[in-house]
Amino acid sequence: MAKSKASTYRFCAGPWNFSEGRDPYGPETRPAQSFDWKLSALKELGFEAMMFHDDDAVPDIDSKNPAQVLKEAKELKKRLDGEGIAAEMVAPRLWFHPSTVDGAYTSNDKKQRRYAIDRSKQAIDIAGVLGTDLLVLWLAREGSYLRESKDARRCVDLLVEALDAMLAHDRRIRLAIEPKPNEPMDHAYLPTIGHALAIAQLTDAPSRVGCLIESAHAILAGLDPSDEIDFAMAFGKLWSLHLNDQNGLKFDQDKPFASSNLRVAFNQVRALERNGYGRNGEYVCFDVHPFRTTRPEHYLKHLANSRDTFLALVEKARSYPEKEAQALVADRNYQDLDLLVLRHLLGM
Ligand code: GLO
Ligand code: MG
Repeated sequence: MAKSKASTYRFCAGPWNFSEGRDPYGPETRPAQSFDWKLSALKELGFEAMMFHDDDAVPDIDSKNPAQVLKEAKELKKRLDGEGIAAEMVAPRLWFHPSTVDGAYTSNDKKQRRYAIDRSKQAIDIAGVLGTDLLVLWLAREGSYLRESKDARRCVDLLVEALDAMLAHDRRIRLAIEPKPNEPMDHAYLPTIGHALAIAQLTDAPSRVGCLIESAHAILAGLDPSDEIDFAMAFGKLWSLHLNDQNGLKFDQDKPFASSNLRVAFNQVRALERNGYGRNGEYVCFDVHPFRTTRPEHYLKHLANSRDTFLALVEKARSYPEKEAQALVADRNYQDLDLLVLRHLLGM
């Protein structure tokens, strides 16, 4: 029975998750793969959906006119339908273009802010064509390196203005804010799920503004991702998920799920289970990258391994000795509760 329940989770990844190993200190270590290759890789893995940046869906998006963009999005939709892969979400990539050097929605330059909003509206149109009502906002450059360079109070208003413009552009769209406390910025304006859900309340349509939790981002904020999951799900606002792992407070590592901390991963799975994540069609996405050392013939391992570990932890969550644990909780014997968890994870 546990097995058939476990199979109710549906998995997803993005084309950027087949990365080539480049880091700030060295070049690619694997050949770039084509979009078609990535699509069939997802199928081979048994994943059911793909997530898209707007320019993953329509490459070189800024050089194309709106009609061309929609035409290419329609062609993509046909290919996805042909493969039986859904588009989970679309995310405007607002951190590459020269117009977003000083931030996108919170740029000090009005013209650049307009670019960011227009591009987001176009991403919403692409989402419509691809058959998803989810726009993900990783607010990469909304923050500052230098506190005095921006008015953080005004930036809250600018963010609300941008969210409102997106919500008004299409009454069906839902916005999932993906908080990350730092990198590339020194500090981001919406660093945690609490911030994301709070700003939702300032918009014209709070019920259409929710969030996406990435394990590594919560860890970078010094938080436990499982508490973030419980918090978001108490509001019914966890609309997507980027599971991965992170070893402490350093650059965003995007390691395979559970790679660094099995217990933290176990608790994320328990939180998803107790809240019924996936029941409304949400996907489990892995925002993971191959290690730089990964050979081309092992290109899919980081995704396959993350999925397999996730499913193993689902079994662990379901076979957790709840009664025994509750008795220890009632006795305030957290000392032995700790051991119970460790022994359970060790299979003892
Ligand atoms: C980077 C983010 C990034 C987003 C993606 C979707 O730290 O995790 O990978 O998830 O761009 O918006
Ligand atoms: Mg992510």
